[in-house]
Amino acid sequence: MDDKIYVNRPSLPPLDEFIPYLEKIWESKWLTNNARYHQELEDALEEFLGVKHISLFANGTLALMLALQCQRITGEVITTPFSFVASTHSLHWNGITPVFSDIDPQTCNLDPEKIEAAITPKTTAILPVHVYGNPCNIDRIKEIADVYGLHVIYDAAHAFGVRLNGQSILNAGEMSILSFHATKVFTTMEGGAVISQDEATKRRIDYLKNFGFAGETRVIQPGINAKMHEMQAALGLIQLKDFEANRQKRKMIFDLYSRELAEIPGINTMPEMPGVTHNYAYFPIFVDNKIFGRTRDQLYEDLQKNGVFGRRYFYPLISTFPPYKGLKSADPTNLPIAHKIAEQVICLPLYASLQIDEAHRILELIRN
Ligand code: T4K
Repeated sequence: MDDKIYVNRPSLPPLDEFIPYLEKIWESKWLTNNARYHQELEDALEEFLGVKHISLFANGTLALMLALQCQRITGEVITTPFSFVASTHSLHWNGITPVFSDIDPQTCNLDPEKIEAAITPKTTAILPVHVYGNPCNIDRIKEIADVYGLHVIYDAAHAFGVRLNGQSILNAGEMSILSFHATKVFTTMEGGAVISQDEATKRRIDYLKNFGFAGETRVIQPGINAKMHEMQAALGLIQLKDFEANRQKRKMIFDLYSRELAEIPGINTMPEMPGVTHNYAYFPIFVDNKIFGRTRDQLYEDLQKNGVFGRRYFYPLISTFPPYKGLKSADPTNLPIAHKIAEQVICLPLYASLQIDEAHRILELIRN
């Protein structure tokens, strides 16, 4: 048996619940291309998430790449170095130059007050990320985008089910993308989605993920195959039923960590943001080694020696990887906060089936 504790684990429904869906797929012989479960999942997610137009995808990376294609974004795009590489790769694949801008130490999201300084005549858009599901400063980003005439596309890969003052944050910007990867709080094994704000945009996204076909004989853009298939969609439909119960289970662990870690000098945590209904997807801690007495990497390795596999999301910064480190905006002097946070962070295990005694064991390892 695998007794390691990982940073996250999918919350899978009992296999029995999946079998009837598989039987229906086999009977119908419709395996993909906008078939029954695909349509049902789009409807169910629109209602559950509080969004008008969702398009399902094979994964979140393709969703990001095609959202940028759909809006014909070119030139330079301002983005954060503190994210998963896919955020910036999606720009690179579109021939767009990423321009890194520093983050806010409170939220780990793009600092809106630094964005204006990064705008040049070539800038066409902003690609912010709701890191750990914490909403970006949506209003301020909109204000800047409106003044400069920029597109805004949110990488909301971590933000499934997050609300701000009762409203879905997925309606911010022109488009938002989600990831339904196995490591996410809502999963279809691999999967993702684009949220569009109007029907015409959704239609265009749907063409693009199906090779650019707009009807049987008409191709409007060099699209790609980015479709979600029926087994993924079926898993999504079953998963959705348990989302709220699983959110509560994660919240219990989140609250326990927050309470107990507040007592440990040198371990800083992120306070819950006011007005936010969180999804409790991640629990980052920030190790201040001068106070804590051990470095972040010592703690990370000590946890691993004891079978606890946290992750340093997001270290190293995207801006330090070979495809990007030569960019002027990747210079560490431009990104001091992001560099500091990346050197301090560890995400602790957090998932619905994590047991309270396992969480206590993790806390004990940090204390000692
Ligand atoms: N934008 C952002 C901000 C993102 O975070 C991501 C993905 C994307 C875009 C792109 O979306 P996708 O194209 O992936 O849909 C993972 C995921 O692969 C990635 O989806 C995710 N972000 C990123 C934050 O984490 P790794 O390399 O850290 O995953 P891995 O395989 O080491 O898994 C982490 C832990 O999860 C394992 O130690 C155990 C557990 N696990 C993992 C898998 C795959 C399971 O229990 N079962 C599993 O099947 O990247």
